[in-house]
Amino acid sequence: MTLTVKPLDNIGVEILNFDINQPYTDELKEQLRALWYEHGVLIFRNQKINPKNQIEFSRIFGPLEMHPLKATTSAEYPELFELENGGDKDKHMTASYKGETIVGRLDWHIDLHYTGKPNHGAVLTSVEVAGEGGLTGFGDLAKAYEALDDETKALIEKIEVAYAFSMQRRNMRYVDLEGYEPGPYSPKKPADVRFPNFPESVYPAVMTHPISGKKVLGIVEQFLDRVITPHKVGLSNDEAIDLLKRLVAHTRDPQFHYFHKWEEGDMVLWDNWRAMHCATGTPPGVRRRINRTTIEGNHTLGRILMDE
Ligand SMILES: O=C(O)CCC(=O)C(=O)O
Ligand SMILES: [Fe+2]
Repeated sequence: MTLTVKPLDNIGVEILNFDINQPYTDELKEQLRALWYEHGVLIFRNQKINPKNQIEFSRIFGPLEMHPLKATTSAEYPELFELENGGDKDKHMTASYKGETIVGRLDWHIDLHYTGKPNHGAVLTSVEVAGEGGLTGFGDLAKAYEALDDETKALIEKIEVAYAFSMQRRNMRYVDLEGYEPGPYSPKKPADVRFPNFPESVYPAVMTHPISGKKVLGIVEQFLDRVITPHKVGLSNDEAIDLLKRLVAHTRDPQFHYFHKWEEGDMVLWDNWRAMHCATGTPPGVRRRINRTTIEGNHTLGRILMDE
């Protein structure tokens, strides 16, 4: 099997000549890992996927992780995490955006950002394709870093930013709250979804990818809270807030984004140490199911802020 690649818009590639049911040689595994580091997002189409071969494929990229949100893991395959819209859990994921009711919308984020140790990556496969909506967006934070001017690059090299986990979107400082209203069943505190009260986590504003060594912009809108000790780099609090607003606006520039519109047989792998992602959500009642496996993060990219 010789893999060939077809570039997607702005981040990632589609892999051609791949069959998930072929045996994997060491050479093929090595090639897949190299493509993952090089491109950040890999898309595979027309695959005959089941939980077993998804798990086997995912293990090529490292040991798998069980997600803290146990309620949604599959009973038969503990490595598999089932995402579902159009079922019982909808009401907890429903909110209103500029007058439109949407289920399961997620802002740009990095998975497990709030733990200081984001997972390395994840694989999503389509089980049931949404009749409407349900796209997954990916944004290249390595490309976003590269596109900054030299002055900004030099400034942010010296700063660290804090992320504060929150269940209530309206308490997040840098997401777009215009026209946002939580739903009547939106969770109010971490315990409502059996999460602990995560302490704040802190990241360098410029992260270095542990494997590829690429510089990655460490700014993502979800949970972003503040610059740590801005006066140490000569910034007032107001200047630090303006800087974060400007950087978040930069990450929202479509030139860094690819939105995946799901079809049957699709599989998507991304590097969570480089790409942020988001979900557009679905209109109420629309069914959508995705199976997810998670590749463990064995590097600590951030630190936890406990007693400082
Ligand atoms: O449902 C999606 O499209 C992506 C959900 C997500 O953020 C994730 O699986 O980490
Ligand atoms: Fe996610």
